[in-house]
Amino acid sequence: MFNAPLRATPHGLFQTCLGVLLGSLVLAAVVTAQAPVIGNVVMFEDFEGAAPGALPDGWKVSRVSASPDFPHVVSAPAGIQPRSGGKVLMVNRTVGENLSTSLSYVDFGPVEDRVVVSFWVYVTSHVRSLNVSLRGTTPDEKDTLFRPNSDSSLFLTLNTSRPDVNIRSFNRGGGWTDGPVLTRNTWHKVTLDINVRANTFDVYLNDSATQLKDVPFVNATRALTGLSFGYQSVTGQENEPGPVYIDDLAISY
Ligand SMILES: [Ca+2]
Repeated sequence: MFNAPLRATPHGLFQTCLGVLLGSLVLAAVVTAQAPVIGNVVMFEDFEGAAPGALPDGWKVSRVSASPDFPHVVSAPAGIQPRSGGKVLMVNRTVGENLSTSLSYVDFGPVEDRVVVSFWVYVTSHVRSLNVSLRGTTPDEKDTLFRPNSDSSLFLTLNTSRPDVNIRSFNRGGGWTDGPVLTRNTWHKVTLDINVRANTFDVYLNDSATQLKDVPFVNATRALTGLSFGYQSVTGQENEPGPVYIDDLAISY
């Protein structure tokens, strides 16, 4: 059977170029949907070096409430396999005490351009529990604060709507934007790709893009300088018991 030789007709070239272009676009879409990797990892914390009940070297506690609690390192309880070693950061609250705990934080930077923060999170409850906030320096050189909601540069929380656990970001001016749903009793990787110059950030879950994209900072920020974790119940409610565990925090820029 005779096969006509392949010829580079204009139509064929067009189809070939179109195919390459579409392939590139698909590839680009796949690539951009993955959690970004930038610069150098300037901090990696596996929580293995701290004694139970304490915090890693360089970490501090910001006393933001009358709560006796603050996130600290523990040996992972039975049934929870840490992402690394045998220890994790536990974020939890004593029932009957203040609804918000103090915050455990670490400084980095200052970063004025772009920073990627990733950590692994394990949730055991479906009511608000973990909050994540970043602080920095405002354009008029004042500090934003590690504090839930309106005082931080950006703020995320887990939970709120039963029966799901989801990531929510607090909006500039108030209100919330819902993010992806988490599964309880399993590890998830959360990545924040933060564009400091634009004062926006994207959230990735398990290395996939989510609906939390180009989310504005709560407060105008010139440079980011620190990251905190804390625990917060739904306002006016007692949460069901259920700590959150954090492992393998990485900061790169
Ligand atoms: Ca660990």
